[in-house]
Amino acid sequence: MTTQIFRSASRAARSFISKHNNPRLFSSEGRAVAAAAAVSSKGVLPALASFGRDNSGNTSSSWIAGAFALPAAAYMLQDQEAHAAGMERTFIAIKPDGVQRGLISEIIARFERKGFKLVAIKLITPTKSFAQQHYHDLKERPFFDGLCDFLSSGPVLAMVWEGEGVIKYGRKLIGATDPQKSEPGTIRGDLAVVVGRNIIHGSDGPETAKDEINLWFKPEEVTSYTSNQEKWVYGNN
Ligand code: IDP
Ligand code: MG
Repeated sequence: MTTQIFRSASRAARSFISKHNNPRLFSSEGRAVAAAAAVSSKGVLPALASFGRDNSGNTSSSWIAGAFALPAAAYMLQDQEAHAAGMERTFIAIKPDGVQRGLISEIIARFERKGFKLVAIKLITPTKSFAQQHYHDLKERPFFDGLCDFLSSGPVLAMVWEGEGVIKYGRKLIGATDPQKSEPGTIRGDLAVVVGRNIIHGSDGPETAKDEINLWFKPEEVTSYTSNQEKWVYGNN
């Protein structure tokens, strides 16, 4: 019975979080929002709030008393949903050289094995003007034209990855812009040799991540789901 309550509580909370998946939930108040929503007797989760009560609203002896079940449910939420506090999304693209060299699975595996979650993916060949928009901050650089020609020369695997600290750590997984300076163990360090063919792009900060995700993906192309791994990837002791 207790397990059933915990499972239902957790399911209800996850459903609440994915239905209300907006940046505010990914703020530092995320944990409080999730826990508060689940334990409020008049809140957005009436099914969950009614645990331990019969139809008249009184505590039912057939249920584990609310005094135990609700704090326990809140604890489960803290355990499983605490990571919502630092959640971020970043835009990652495997450029035409990475696609042509058959490095898609290798690169995706590195993000997956780390514990990050793939929430959007598509293979597209951008037009040159789209490439110019993507690299607009580099338009004064001498290599800008060649870079945009290259990005639009073939299929690019565009992705959105989600996870705690994924914007900054994604850049660490990728390595320095110039593969000659990338550390071994990084994607560019292990798999690329020159800056003009450094196989992968990753957003360099929260603002660019937001802009790039919006440029490459329609909102409905970016999914929200709870991965079964999350309770093992995230947690506080
Ligand atoms: P990043 O990809 O590590 O964020 P940026 O400075 O934003 O690096 O440059 C975007 C892309 O432009 C690089 O990934 C690389 O493909 C290309 N690039 C950067 N610097 C040079 C250069 O000096 N010569 C040729 N291409 C360059
Ligand atoms: Mg950049």
